[in-house]
Amino acid sequence: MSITMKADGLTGFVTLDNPPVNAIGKAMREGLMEAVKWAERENFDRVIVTGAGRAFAAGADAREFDGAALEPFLPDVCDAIERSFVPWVAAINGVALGGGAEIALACRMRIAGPKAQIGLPEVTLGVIPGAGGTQRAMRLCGLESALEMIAFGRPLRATEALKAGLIHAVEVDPVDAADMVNTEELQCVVPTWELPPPDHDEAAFTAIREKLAKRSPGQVAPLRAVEVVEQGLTLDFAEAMALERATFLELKQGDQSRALRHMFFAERAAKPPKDLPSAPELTEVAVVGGGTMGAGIAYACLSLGLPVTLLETDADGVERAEANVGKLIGDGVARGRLSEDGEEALRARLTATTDYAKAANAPLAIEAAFEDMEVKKAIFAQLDAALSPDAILATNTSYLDVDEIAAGTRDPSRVLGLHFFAPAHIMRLLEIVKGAQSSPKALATGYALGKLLKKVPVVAGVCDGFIGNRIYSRYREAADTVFMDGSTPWEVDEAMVNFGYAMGPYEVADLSGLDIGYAARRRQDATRDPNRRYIPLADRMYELGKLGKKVGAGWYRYPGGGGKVEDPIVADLALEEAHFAGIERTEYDEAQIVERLTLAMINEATDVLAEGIAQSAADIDLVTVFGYGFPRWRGGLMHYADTLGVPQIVERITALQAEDPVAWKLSPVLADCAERGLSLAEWSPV
Ligand code: T1G
Repeated sequence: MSITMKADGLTGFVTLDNPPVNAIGKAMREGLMEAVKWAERENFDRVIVTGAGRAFAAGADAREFDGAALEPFLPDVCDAIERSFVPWVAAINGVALGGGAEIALACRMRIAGPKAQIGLPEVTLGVIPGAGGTQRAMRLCGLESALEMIAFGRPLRATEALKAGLIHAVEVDPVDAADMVNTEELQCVVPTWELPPPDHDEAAFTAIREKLAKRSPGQVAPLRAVEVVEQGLTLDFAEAMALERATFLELKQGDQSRALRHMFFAERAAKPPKDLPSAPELTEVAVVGGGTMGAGIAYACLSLGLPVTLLETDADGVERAEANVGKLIGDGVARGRLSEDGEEALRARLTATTDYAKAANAPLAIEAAFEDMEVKKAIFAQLDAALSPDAILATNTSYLDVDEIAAGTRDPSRVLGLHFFAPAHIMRLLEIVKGAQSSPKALATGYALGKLLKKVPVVAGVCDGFIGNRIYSRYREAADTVFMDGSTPWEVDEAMVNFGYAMGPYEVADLSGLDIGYAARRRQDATRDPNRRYIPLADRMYELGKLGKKVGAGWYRYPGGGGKVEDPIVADLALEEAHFAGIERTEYDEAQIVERLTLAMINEATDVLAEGIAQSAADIDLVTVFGYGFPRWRGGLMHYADTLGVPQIVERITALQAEDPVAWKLSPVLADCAERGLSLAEWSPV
C-alpha cells in the first residue's frame, strides 16, 4: 500500500495509505511522484493530500535506513510537489512527523485537524531532517521555533503550529476546509522555497547550542542540524538542500543513528508473545503496601482510570498510604497533569483500607511491601485467601525469589513478579519476572498492565536481581574497585556522565540511599564467592552513617541548597582501606574507568543471557536504557558492546584477568560468540 488518488471535479485527492501510520517508503514516494504528474495531466486547480487512518504520515520508513537510499528520494518528491503548477494543500489529519511534516511543508498550504501534530523528530533517530525540513521550517515559522523543533524533535500541536506560522488554519475537517479554499487565494500563496530565509540571529544559535549542551550532551545529530540551518541562511536553496541531504546520509550510517533506530524498534518489539492467552480484563487492581513504590504503582493505575484498593496493615499505615498517594496527586495537579475534576475522580477511585475483603474482586494484586521474605509470604497468604482463585498475584520485589513466594500459595501458577522502578508512575521499565510455575495467563496479565501503564515490558527469569539489578550490581562493584584502587567517586561519576549517563553511580547511590546497597550486600553474604575480591568501602560509609542525600552526606556532602560537594573524608577512606589492604593505588584515566565499568556490566549481562534470565540482547538494552539510564544514543548495553565488537571485548577482559581472574572471568557467551564469529545480538544457544 502507498497512496490512493481520486479526482473530484478540478480537485485531485491523494491519500497516504500505508497502515498503521503511513510510514513513507519507496512505494509511497513513487506514488507521490506519479500523483504530481497525474494532477498536471488533469490540470487540476489543486491537490489535497491527507493520511489514511490516525496519522498523516509518521515520516520516512526508518526500516529503509540500513540500506542505500532508494529513488525517488524524498527531497525530490517534496521539490516536485512544491514546484508543480498545480498547488497542493496538506490536510493534516493526524501526526505529520519527519518526512510527513516535510511533505506538508512543501505543500502550498497546510490545514490541520484539531488533534494533528507536526514535528521534525529526526534527531531522536540520530539523523537530521533530510527532505527540506531544515530549510523550509525556518522560512515559515522563523529561526527560533524552527531550531527548537529540529534540535529537540518535539512535535507541535495544531494550535502551536498555527501560532508559529507553520500552518494556515486549524479546522475540524481539514480535507473539507482544503476543498473550500479560494482558488485565486491558493494560487497567490508563495511556494515555501521562494520565501526568504530569516536573518541570522547569533543569540538564537548561541541559545540553542547552550540548551543542547545541557539536554543532549554527546549527541551529534542535533548539533549538525543546527549547523545545517545556520549555513542554509546564506546558501541558495538548492545548495542548502544538498548540504542537508549529505548530512542526513552521513548521519544515518553513523553509530548513533544505528543505536537510536535499534532502540526505536526494540521498544516496539517489546510486546507479548503471540501464543499468550488474552489477559483478564483489568477492571480494578489491588496494591499491597502504600509506601513509595506501592503509592507510585497505585497512582499510576489510578491515573489511567483503574480503581485501586490499597491495602495496609493498620490504620496508621492506611493514613500514610493515603498521604503518599495524595502527595503524588498534588504533584500531578501542580504540574498541570491533573484537572480539578480529574483529581476528584482519581481520589474517588482509591480505597485505602486494612480489609482485604475489599479487594475480593480484583483480577490482579500487586504486593509492594517491605523487602522481607516472611512479610511477603504472609501477605500472599492473605491475598490467597481473600481474592478469587483466578486472580493473579504479583510481587514488586526487586530481588527476592519469586518462586519461594509462589510456593507459599495454593496455586503458584498465578504468581509472578512485576518489578517497577522508582518512581513507579514515571519510569517506563517493567520487569515481568516469570516464576518457574507462572502461567501464561499470569504473564499475559503482566503484559496487559504494562500496556495500560505505557511501560516497556521485559520478561526476566528468577535470579538475584533479575536482569537489571544483577547487571547494575557489577557496575557498582566495578566502580568501588576503581575507587579502591585509584580514583575518587567524583572521577568515576564524571567519567560515566561524559560517557552519556545523566548521573554517575555515586550520585545515584546517594539519591537512592546507601542503606539499600548495604542490605543487598548483607543478603548476598551467605552466597558470595569467597574467592571474589570484596570492596569494603560502601560498608564503611554505612557504618559512618553516610547514607546519602537523605541524611545530608553520602559519597558527596549536601550542605543544603540542592548542590553536592566532594568530601575529602570519603576520598581518604579509600586511601586508608587501600593502605590496610597493601594496595598500590593507580591513577585511572577516564577511558580506563569507562572500560572497567562497561565491560563488567557486559560480562555479567552475557551471563544473564547465557542463563536465559533475559530472552535476548535487545531485552537487556531495553532494561539498561529504560531502567538504569544507559545512554539511549548508544543503543543500550549490548548494542554498545556490539559496536565495540566481541573480539575486542574478549581481548580486553582477558587482559584484565591479570588484575583479578575471578572478577574478570570471561562469560561463556562472549567466548562462544568469539568462537562462532557472532555478535551478541546474533547469539542464541546452539
Ligand atoms: N518507520 C518505520 N516504521 C515506523 C515508523 C517509521 N518512521 N513510525 C512508526 N513505525 C511503526 C512502528 O515500528 C510500529 O510497528 C507501528 O509503526 C506503530 O508505531 C527524510 C529521515 C508515529 C507517533 O521519528 O513516533 O522522516 O510494532 O507503535 O505509539 O527527514 O510511531 O506495529 O510493527 O510507535 O501510535 C521520522 C517515528 C523518521 C516518527 C505513532 N519520524 N514514529 O506512535 O505507534 S525519519 C519519526 C513515531 C524521517 C526525513 C527523515 C510513532 C508515531 P509495529 P507505534 P504509536
